[in-house]
Amino acid sequence: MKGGYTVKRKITIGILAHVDAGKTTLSEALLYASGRIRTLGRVDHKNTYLDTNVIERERGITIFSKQARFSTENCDFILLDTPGHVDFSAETERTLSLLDYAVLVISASDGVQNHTRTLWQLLEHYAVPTFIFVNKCDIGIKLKEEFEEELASTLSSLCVGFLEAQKREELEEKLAFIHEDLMDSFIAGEGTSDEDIAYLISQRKLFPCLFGSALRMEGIEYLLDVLDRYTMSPVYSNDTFGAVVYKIARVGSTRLTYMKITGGMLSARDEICYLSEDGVRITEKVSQIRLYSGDKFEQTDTASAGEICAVIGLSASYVGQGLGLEQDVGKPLLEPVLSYAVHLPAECDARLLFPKLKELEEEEPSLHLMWNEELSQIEVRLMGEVQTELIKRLISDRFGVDCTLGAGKILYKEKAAGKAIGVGHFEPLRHYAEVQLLIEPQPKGTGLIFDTDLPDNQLDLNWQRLIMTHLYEKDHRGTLTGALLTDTKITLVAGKAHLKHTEGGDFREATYRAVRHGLMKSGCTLLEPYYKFRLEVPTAMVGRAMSDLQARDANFEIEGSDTENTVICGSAPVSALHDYPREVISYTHGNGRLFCTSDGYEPCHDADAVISAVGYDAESDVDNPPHSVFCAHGAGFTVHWSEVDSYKHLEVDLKESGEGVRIIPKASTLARKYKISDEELEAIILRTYGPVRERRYSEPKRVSFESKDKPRRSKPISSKRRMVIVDGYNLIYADDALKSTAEYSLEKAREELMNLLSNYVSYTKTELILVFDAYLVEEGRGTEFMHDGYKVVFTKAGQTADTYIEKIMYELGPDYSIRMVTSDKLLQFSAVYSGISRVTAKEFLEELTRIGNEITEFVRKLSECKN
Ligand SMILES: Nc1nc2c(ncn2[C@@H]2O[C@H](COP(=O)(O)OP(=O)(O)OP(=O)(O)O)[C@@H](O)[C@H]2O)c(=O)[nH]1
Ligand SMILES: [Mg+2]
Repeated sequence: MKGGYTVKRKITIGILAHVDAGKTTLSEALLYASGRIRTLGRVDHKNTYLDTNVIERERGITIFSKQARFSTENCDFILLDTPGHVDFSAETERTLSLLDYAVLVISASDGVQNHTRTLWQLLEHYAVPTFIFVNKCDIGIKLKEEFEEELASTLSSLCVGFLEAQKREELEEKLAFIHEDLMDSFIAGEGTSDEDIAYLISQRKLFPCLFGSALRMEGIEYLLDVLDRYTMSPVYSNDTFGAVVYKIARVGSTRLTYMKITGGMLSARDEICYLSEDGVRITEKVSQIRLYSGDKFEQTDTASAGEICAVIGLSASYVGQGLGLEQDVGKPLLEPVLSYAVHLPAECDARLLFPKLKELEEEEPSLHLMWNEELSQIEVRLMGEVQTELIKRLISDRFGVDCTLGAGKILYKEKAAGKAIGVGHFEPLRHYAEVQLLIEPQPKGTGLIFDTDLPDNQLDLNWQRLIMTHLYEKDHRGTLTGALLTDTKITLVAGKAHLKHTEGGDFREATYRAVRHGLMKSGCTLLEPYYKFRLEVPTAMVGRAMSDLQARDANFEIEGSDTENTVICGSAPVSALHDYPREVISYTHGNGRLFCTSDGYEPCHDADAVISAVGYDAESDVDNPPHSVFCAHGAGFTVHWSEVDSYKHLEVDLKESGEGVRIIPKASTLARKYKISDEELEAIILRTYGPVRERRYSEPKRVSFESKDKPRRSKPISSKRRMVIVDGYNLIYADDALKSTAEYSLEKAREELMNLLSNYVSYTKTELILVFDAYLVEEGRGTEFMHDGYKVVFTKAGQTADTYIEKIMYELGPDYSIRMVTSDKLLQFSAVYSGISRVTAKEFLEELTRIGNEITEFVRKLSECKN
């Protein structure tokens, strides 16, 4: 309820499925049934409301995600139709962080496919509450009950059939069987409320499964009914602006930034202040806000939280960007596994075309355009063959250049082969840092994880944070081929600074070297991407299919066969399979189909051949040296990685249980073996201290403003809104009581701090943001929530509290009078920004105590008055 009248719930819902399951047809049906469109288009007639792009209509598939709007009695829905083809799954994944709910479509004729499972995992990862719609029931042969069982066994036991004809009691009985707490009320005959059901769905504790046919308009009204009845409106902060950018597109020369507003309000002519991807601070005015439905749009003056809109006026926004109080969305899970060389016609200069093509990369960030200096050619990353066709077409349509793409090259990865402690020591004259990292391999699909296992009395917390920042900021590479590192855990187990001689950059050098040293010791395993596949061929050709698959190193089995068709399922290296779909179509004369879906990275099937073809030498990789720099008699010298262990200054003892480490100070044994060359030292100093800093997570830079850049001061300071930003862990470790709590439970310490701040906020009426570093918690995705009237932020992986606070300060801008409770590092900002002052943790704790006493006094007086 807002202002006494009922407001409709605003809900963003995504339609997802494997290719051809009927997503676009279902979207069309929902729009028609809700009265949004008057005529029902058909994909096959190339006249749908959503597949509007020329290439989409030609091919009959969805390539770009698109939105449409429709309303039911209680809800305004924004629907996002997504592509189902694996080659475009990055586009699909990008919509997931915006969704309030998803409808996962499963085709009754195909059942649960590999790609359905991949989508299911993505929905789980992004925690999207999900409804399932089994489509094409007009041509499916299975009974609904059989389907219910299949869904329960393949996706989740929490899948429950919501059948149109079933009585309420039957549904409640089914629910009682999967949720014990509902059983009691069911037995007592009390019934289950719609709110209870909606709540379970919103918590992903129940997945309603519906049945119908989008093409025949069967089950569509009922689906609308269920969506209207069992969805809940997300809660947004109304005060502070926040938005997430999920798509960049161009209409003619107009650049559109698609975003979901997640807090406050955006108005046309508002100024948005943000950091570009390269860390440049930009302030731009919103010149127009469009609400799209299909390819039509309405202009609006304001868009409020929950809205999805396209904004004109931003020139450097990027996909995955968090604006205002939102943080950037983490890295996508699905990524291209093939790299292609772009071959241009002789008259076209690749160097001139390259910057133009970057425009396409803005729209599809997974393309990852690269300039290969050695071969003077452009390279592009793609998901598969269908996407290569699209790219060629886009380059031709947009830039008038007809190019061809070379053969797809596999993007390999590496992981640590065993456990080892890597030591990085960096001590040229008047510098000092030593870092030791435990390197451990992790199971498939884990990615890189960073952790600390080091009490802060062994190394100042600020240095520890800096080391973690350096671990996050770098693309770590394996030692076999220099491919990106994955599925490896890196834990900080020892570190040492010098009271006088350590500067931030020293730890960067020591950290990078420690990673390399650890990997040299542990060795690496080469990984390559795999596909899960399903091959459908005419049974007469199954012999040919099987011998092909054997020759392609596939593991497979026959899943079903009749006189006409045979289905073979399995997995195989992408390198062997990526050009096979075309061959299947050709030898089966169009009667066979190969469906592939990503199956992550597995050890490479022909590692030796790949490694020797790459010819990488880790020891002489100057950008990633595994060696260390020690100091003796006033001069630095390089120690070869194989000998660093006998020079290191700290000794780490791995406990058997693996849960911790013990550090024994070690007497240094110095012998002068390798002298560091002047060039190497110069290169290191240059690399460490400038002149160019490109890293996104570097320490805050000193910012100086030309007068025109100065923050706008439209209002006198006294009328500014007051904001306190608190670096949570900094405060916890500055307070004796909180610190001792933190020693046995960090969570408890956070809770205690939050309670203290609740009182402070409600009594002083100050706005407050409490920021906790992500790397100290298990999940690094980053979350934000309101707690007792103020905002609590866990930064995402890779973002320290300092970088987050830096960003927020930029974005809150001059309308706020900001007080920061944080480390010394951000002190410089108070010098350049008016309206920002820094409070030390100690001062703020004193303030909290004082306010606490005032509250007690106030409450005492209040109770005296009452008595
Ligand atoms: N028999 C039958 N055919 C359907 C039904 N729904 C969709 N189709 C057909 O299935 C084909 C694919 O439909 P689309 O709506 O394009 O499927 P999609 O999931 O959007 O496909 P992509 O976007 O390319 O992944 C078309 O030929 C539709 O006419 C249905 O309920 N029954
Ligand atoms: Mg479609």
